Amino acid sequence: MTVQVNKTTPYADQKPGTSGLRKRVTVYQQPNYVENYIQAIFDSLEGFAGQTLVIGGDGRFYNDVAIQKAIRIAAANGFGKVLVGQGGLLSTPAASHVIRHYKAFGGLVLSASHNPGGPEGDFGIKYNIGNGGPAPEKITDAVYARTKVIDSYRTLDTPDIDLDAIGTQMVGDMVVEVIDPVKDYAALMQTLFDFDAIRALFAGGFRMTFDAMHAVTGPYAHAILEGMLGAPKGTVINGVPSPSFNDGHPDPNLVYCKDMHDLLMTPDGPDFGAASDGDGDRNLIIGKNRFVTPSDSLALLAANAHLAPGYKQGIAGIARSMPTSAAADRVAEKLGIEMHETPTGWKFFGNLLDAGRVTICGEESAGTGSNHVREKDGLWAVLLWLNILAVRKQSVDAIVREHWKTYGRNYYTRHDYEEVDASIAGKLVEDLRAQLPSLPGKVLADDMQVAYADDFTYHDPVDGSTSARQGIRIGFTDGSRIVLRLSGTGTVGATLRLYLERYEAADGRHDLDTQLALEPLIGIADSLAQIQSRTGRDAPSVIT
Ligand code: VG1
Ligand code: CO
Repeated sequence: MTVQVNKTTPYADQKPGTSGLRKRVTVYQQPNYVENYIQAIFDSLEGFAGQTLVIGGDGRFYNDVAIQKAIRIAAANGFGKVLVGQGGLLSTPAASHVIRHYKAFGGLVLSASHNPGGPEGDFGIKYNIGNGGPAPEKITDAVYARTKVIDSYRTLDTPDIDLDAIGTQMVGDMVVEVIDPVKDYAALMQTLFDFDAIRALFAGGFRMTFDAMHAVTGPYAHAILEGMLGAPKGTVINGVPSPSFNDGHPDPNLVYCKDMHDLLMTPDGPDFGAASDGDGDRNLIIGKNRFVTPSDSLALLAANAHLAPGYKQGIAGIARSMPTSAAADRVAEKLGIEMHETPTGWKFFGNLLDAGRVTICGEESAGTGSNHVREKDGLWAVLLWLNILAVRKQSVDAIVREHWKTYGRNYYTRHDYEEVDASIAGKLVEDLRAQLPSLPGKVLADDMQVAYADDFTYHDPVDGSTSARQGIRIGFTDGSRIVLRLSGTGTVGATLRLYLERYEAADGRHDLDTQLALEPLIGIADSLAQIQSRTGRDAPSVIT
């Protein structure tokens, strides 16, 4: 079969963000947009001839089109085999596992995660390396550099493969194997958790609702929760993936899962509610009368992980992204294990996990995971919670309260200002950065004294690399913190993220309303950064 070398011209906007290249579908539909980006990825890699590439996505609109293109380009570039999920589906954590399990060279994960889908929605492509994790900055920088000069891509003139037929097909000289997207992942979960104990929990009448948000987790949740663990049929709702997520917004937070939240707050509601996002790597956890913030969930999972068989030896360390609350730090301190603070995005956890320095990682944006894969993993977090609930035989609320009593409570919220004019947002950050050197020592409103103020720079302790300008941090002497950064996953304008945190000690007051508890900090942040006057908004677009 003759390889076609087709001429192309570069696009200037193919710079990968926090998690791959995310753009409007209409941007991806431009001539050669997908081809350029995938060829640029392959041009930035070495040594893949004859090797295996994993391909899968969250099933959103354009997933199938991009997969057919990717398969031809992979064949024309000399990959020996492609493993692709049936129907083009693989949740992000499942893709990570498949890469690791089959010792693939790497993988293409097609997703824009929690962003809306459909012809007017978003699409995304991310490259993961052989450890199953997102490519580190060294590679994403090289890919971007390549996209700016690319002048040709390689492909084959072959018919589409049948993505629904499990088994092998050929594309040129390359084998394409369509695999069950759920099987290997479900088997992995069985090695980590006490399925008998969780089965007994459900058999005892424990009631749960899981919202798959019409996204990729549906088949996984149906198979594992209702199939293997015996949760009653109907436990999983919105469990059939749809290319437009049923015109919804597959972001598992209190805005888009408000109905579930309200149900959990009623006396007759279920004991436990959970949800995951478009590509299955995020999780939302709500107990009866208790929403668990992702930052608290990370701390709680780390403190209780030893109750699950996969972690009974204990955990080596914890890592959290910088904006995530310091609740987990207190657990690490008590356990006497390593604690790491990394920039936003899962790619920064890979080295620490590979080196065995941390076992559990998490982000305030509803992402938690462990060394079982190299991505965050929504269903994993839900299963670990279920395992803990099955062993401790207490409610989520009681477990959370006990945790605060032991470690203190980190009140935490994030305020997002979405689709802000990019130049206004950029200037706002720049001006705040300029104020940083003058802040330490200053006493601001409510007698809050600044302990430090900087723009976070990460020094990777494993490979020595440095990542600067990862977000502005203003820390106070009482352990409170204001963090401000620009999102790297949005596709329109700029999204400003303001993260606020205040610590109340173990014997402190743990029953305040979160927004009220953080009011002084919200005021200080606005007076320093002038967010509302500069953006012209009188409230955030989303509060989580
Ligand atoms: C956001 C979150 C970050 C997460 C990233 C990818 O990034 O804040 O914590 O790792 O999304 O998650 P940003 O740059 O927009 O703040 V996912 O589930 O969208 O792949
Ligand atoms: Co996601």
